[in-house]
Amino acid sequence: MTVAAAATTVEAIRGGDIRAAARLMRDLDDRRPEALAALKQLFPHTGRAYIAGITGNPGAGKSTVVDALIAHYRAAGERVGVVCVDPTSPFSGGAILGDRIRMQRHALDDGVFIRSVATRGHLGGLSRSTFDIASVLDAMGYQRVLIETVGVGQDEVDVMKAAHTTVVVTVPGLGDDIQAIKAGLLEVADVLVVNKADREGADRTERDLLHMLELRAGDRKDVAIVRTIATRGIAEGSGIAELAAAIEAHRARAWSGEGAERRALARAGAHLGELVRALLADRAARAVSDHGGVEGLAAGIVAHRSDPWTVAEEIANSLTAPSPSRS
Ligand SMILES: Nc1nc2c(ncn2[C@@H]2O[C@H](COP(=O)(O)OP(=O)(O)OP(=O)(O)O)[C@@H](O)[C@H]2O)c(=O)[nH]1
Ligand SMILES: [Mg+2]
Repeated sequence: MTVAAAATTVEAIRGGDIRAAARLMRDLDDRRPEALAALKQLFPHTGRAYIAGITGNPGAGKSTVVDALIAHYRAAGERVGVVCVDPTSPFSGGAILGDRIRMQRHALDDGVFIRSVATRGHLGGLSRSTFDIASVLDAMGYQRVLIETVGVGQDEVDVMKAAHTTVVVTVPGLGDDIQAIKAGLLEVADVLVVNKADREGADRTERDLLHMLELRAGDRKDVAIVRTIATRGIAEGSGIAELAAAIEAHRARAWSGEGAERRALARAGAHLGELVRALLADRAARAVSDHGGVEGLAAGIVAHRSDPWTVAEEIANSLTAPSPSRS
């Protein structure tokens, strides 16, 4: 795609062409270089969406919470984009289908756009494509972007760096095993949700969470804890309005004034780091194959014809930008 073709794509997307947007997202998944040209041109039109990340243990009710939040924002007249990160974990293999079915009632609403990302095996790819897709949704004019991911691995936790507010969903009954909420997850939480509050043990879970927060120093103290019964949607007492209010409170606290600049820098820095790592990983893979492939190189090392440090250095020193003919 030439610059002109990218401009056409950008124009279509900004004009609300859903199919052009879906095509661009697919091309981004396939890492087509021309898709990047379109992203670059979309960039000036981004920066308006408020992105909330929803993470937590498998089965905690993240999709149900997202579904209820969509209903809440739609009722307020806001347009909502959703990115569901396909979990690579063995815990919830069927999640994508579940998410689709759960959120299907919004499928016919043209104020809602739901996109699943599956980036199995891409080095740092999960977090990069989440940023990219969120950017496209932002440029499309969705004021709200919700990212759902299972908080099982570092990769999934990193995805939350794309979010302005991170919501960690927990459930009652973790009891003494509250450690099951990965320490890393609690670390990134701006809002904690005790979902399935219709079940026994919500009091205890809330107490345990409060206790864990108190053990933490500094600004983690003002993390809000909200109880929800997400299966009740936006009905009175579901807690979803309170969750939305907690997200707004965090937004007001964190994204205005001095702190906002620091956060914006951290967020842009995380994104840039991802991009650089991903580009270098691509080039490294190409350089390894140009040097005879990993098996051939390993054979030389096993036979002691060469040492691994020298080989690694030679490959790293040979990294170059791809020639135009190869992209
Ligand atoms: N009792 C009760 N069940 C709930 C509540 N919220 C969600 N569930 C149920 O919990 C199950 C899992 O919900 P999901 O929304 O798919 O959970 P998830 O965290 O997105 O799951 P994965 O994406 O697979 O990790 C479903 O059967 C939901 O109906 C709730 O507030 N109360
Ligand atoms: Mg889910």
